[in-house]
Formats: sequence, C-alpha cells, structure tokens
Amino acid sequence: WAQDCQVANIPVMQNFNKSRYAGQWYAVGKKDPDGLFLLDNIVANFNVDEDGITTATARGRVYIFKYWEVCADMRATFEDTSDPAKFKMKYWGVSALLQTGYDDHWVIDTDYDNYAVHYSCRKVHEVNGTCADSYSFIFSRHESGLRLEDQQIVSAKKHDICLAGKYRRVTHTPGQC
Ligand code: ODT
Repeated sequence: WAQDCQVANIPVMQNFNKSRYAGQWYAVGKKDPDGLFLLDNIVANFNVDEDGITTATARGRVYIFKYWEVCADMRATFEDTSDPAKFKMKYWGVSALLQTGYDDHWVIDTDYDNYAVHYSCRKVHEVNGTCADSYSFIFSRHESGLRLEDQQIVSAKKHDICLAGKYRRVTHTPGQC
C-alpha cells in the first residue's frame, strides 16, 4: 500500500494519552541513526507528574569512543507540542561522556499495554521533505518481546513510516546493564 515518506505527513498516534504511555518499556527493535548510540539492553521509563510534565530515564549498553562499552544512564525531559503524540526530547547522560541532544520523539502507534512504535527524524532532506537521518524504537511492555498479534500491527507501522526492513533486534541479557 501507498506510503508518504515526507516527514511532515508521517501518521502519528491519534488521541495520544501520555499518562497511559507512562511506565516501563523494553526496546525490542531499533532502527539506528547515523552515529549509533544505544546498542542493546535498552529499557526506558516514562513518568508523567501531576502537572503533566513528562520526564524519562533510559538505560542501555553503548559504545563510547567506538570500542569502550559501558552501560549508559540517560535522562530526558519532554516538551509538549500542538500534536499530543509529538514531543521534543531534551536528553543527557548522567556521565558527561555520554550523548546529549534535542530530538523529536513521536509516538506512531501504541496500545499502551503491550507495544509502542516510536519515531524520530533528526534531519529532513531539503529537496523532497523525506528523512535523511532517523531512528526508531519498537517498545514492548514485556522483556520477552512482542506478542504474535502485535507483530503484524508493528510491521504495518514500520512500512507506514518508510522504515520496513531497516530494524535490528535489541537483545536483553540479564545482568548486562
Ligand atoms: O541510540 C541512538 O542511536 C539514538 C538515541 C538517542 C537518544 C537516547 C536518549 C535517551 C534519553 C532518555 C529517554 C528516554 C526515553 C526514550 C525513548 C526512546 C529513546 C529516544
């Protein structure tokens, strides 16, 4: 079926409810950006406070200086935008050696209880509006991965955001991070 790969037209979650998105998510799939950062054992925790302020923490195994492998402890604050499923995410590492940045954080689809498809475009091609540097996480509430019934939905969403076939599996090894 037809896709519209212009970033401005990428369909995001309708009537997104960030309170229901809160809590722990295991990354089970990832499409890497240029200059990959988080490798595996990636677990994110979203928190929405009484005032609706969203923050998150994330842990995961990373390489710094290409070969030095550490477990990263990351923090982020989320800014709301006019679309409830689109956020701006300011992030930094608890250790100064880790990445800092300011990225889009779009929720493409979620059922809140099992799966979520995240998308971020860091750089848009000026010529045609498609994404020149994106990353995307497939999140599961379950460390074991996606349920069979969610895999089909997630595959369709990967196609919608023009990233079908570009993901790798994110493994979780107990005790690694
Ligand atoms: O891993 C990469 O290659 C790019 C990812 C950089 C962002 C990592 C910063 C995470 C900050 C803490 C946030 C938690 C929530 C995360 C959900 C998805 C990650 C963007």
